[in-house]
Amino acid sequence: PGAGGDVAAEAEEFLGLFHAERKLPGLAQRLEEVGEEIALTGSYRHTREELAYGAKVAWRNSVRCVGRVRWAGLKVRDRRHVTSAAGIAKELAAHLATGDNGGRIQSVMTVFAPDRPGVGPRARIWNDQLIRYCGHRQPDGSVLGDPVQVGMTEAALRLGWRPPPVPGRFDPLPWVIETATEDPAVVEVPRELVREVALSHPDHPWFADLMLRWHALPVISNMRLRIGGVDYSCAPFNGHYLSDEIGTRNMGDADRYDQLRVVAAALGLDTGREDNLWREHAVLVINQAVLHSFRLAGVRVSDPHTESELFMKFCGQEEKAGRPVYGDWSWLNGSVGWAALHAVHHRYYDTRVPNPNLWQGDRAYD
Ligand code: NRG
Repeated sequence: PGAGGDVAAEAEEFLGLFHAERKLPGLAQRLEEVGEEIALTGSYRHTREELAYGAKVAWRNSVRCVGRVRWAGLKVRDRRHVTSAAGIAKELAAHLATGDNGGRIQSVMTVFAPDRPGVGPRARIWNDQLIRYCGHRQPDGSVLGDPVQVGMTEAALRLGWRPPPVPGRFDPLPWVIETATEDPAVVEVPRELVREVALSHPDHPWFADLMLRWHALPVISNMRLRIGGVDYSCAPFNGHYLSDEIGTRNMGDADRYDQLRVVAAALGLDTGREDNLWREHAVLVINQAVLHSFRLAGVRVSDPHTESELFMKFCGQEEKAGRPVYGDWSWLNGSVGWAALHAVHHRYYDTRVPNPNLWQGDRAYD
């Protein structure tokens, strides 16, 4: 979905929206210009302002994101002129530094060259995020690290990457950057740019002994940005974490770090039954640890209460502007913080997915 549409029609719709929402003159002239360019080349070039605005609206339209009240504050780095793997790697490093911002994480998107119409991406990043942990397959079939990254880890190994001499549970994966004119390049992530937070719990000293940690910055790097009929397959972006993402999913899921039973046992709960709700107890404690540890480290993170209130503010803004609130109910509602989430829970969302938007890219490996 979202690909291969009618470029001219999508361009017209987007430029109309851009001029209307920004109250800009000159729409007729711009449409004529773009029409000619599309007739000649099959696509057209966005101005810097169109690109920045389109990227922001793509966020505003992201049906799975609960943090969209911040959409207008997205910092867009226009790097369309950077096309080599080495140049892209340098810009990815700069993106990490800008997004990290000393722990006061800011929302940033770096946009590289658009795809060639009818041909495909000029560049793409194989990793799903710029910072992720390896999944090392062990001889006995188990996984050391993040099981969801086994495929990516093995892809990097096939390209000649050397894993750390002593593999661990939290080894950052290297980047794999592929361009239309170069073989996939494996690039080590500059270690000093990977901010991490060691997890501890305010009431349970033993929690720190579990030696759990997570990276501060979620930078999605495999989604395709589509604006006005133009695809940007290489456009990594980040916001900041919601505690649930780390505490519930990354730490708790059975096919991820699978820590519920470990934490419940440390809490002295009987994990041999279900009627004591040990899983819920454990997941709550891990979420508290995430919020506590990030706060202690001075790293920006959201809790579900604050976030659902802000999301309600976003809904209000959208309705006031005469726009539907697009949303995917199952993604907007987390699993912790239900005492506050009733506002997000007790309403429906427009299930259409308009462009500009961000679409899941194809997996590059295996
Ligand atoms: N759940 C994933 C990240 C998905 C995107 N989340 C964000 N995006 N907060 C994880 O790594 O746990 N963002 O752009 O901030």
